[in-house]
Amino acid sequence: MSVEVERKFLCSEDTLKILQKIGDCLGQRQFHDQYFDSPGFELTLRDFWLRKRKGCWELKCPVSTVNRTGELKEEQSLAAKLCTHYKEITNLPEIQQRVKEVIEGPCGDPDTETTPSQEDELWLSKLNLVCFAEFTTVRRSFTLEEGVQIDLDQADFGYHVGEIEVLIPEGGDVHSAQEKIRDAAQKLGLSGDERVEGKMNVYLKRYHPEHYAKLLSAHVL
Ligand code: V4E
Repeated sequence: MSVEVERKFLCSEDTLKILQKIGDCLGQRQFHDQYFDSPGFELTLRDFWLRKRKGCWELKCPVSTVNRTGELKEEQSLAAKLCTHYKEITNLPEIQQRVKEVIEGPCGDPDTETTPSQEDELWLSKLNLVCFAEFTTVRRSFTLEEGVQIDLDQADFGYHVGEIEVLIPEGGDVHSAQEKIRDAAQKLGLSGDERVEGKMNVYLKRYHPEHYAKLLSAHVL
């Protein structure tokens, strides 16, 4: 399991020129994403994001912001404020177990037990999960230095966004990943000090404003 630390940015012509000059191009690919939740949004309102991309399942889970002494961290550096970090689960039985716990609680209904061999449609319908968002992205990827990836995304609903991403193992040093991202942003000449919206923010605001409003009220977006 890994933790994805990332910062989104709006890519200007100038940023693209710098990236093409100092980055190594990893190529371009296209993928279609489908996101799933219950009709009451029990996953996304808790900041869990269940996705199918190119036939593979992925669950992005929030990482606790409680520190080792059990206190909530109140002070955040600018580097931290501009970044998000999520734990990524890609193993289907683990995803099914985690989703079931989030929706039903730890002592959920044994009737909804899932097994790895079940067809997609069966475990989804047993947990009452439906697709609430789907879109296609064309992504150009670059590396700036070992472990720092830059993705330039163009979604089919007309939104362009860049992201600087560092993957660390679970329990790894989030702070140093955020510092690497800050250094990469400086190299790219990014000066903004506000978080930039991701594809999902823009998609939901445009196509599902009620869902979007609920996520805003729950401070998820
Ligand atoms: C975590 C999350 C969502 C799931 C999609 O995450 P994102 O990284 O935006 O998508 P993508 O296509 O870049 O995935 P990758 O290829 O990197 O795995 S949708 C909303 N969130 C939460 C969230 C947030 N609160 N704020 C920001 C700026 N982004 C995402």
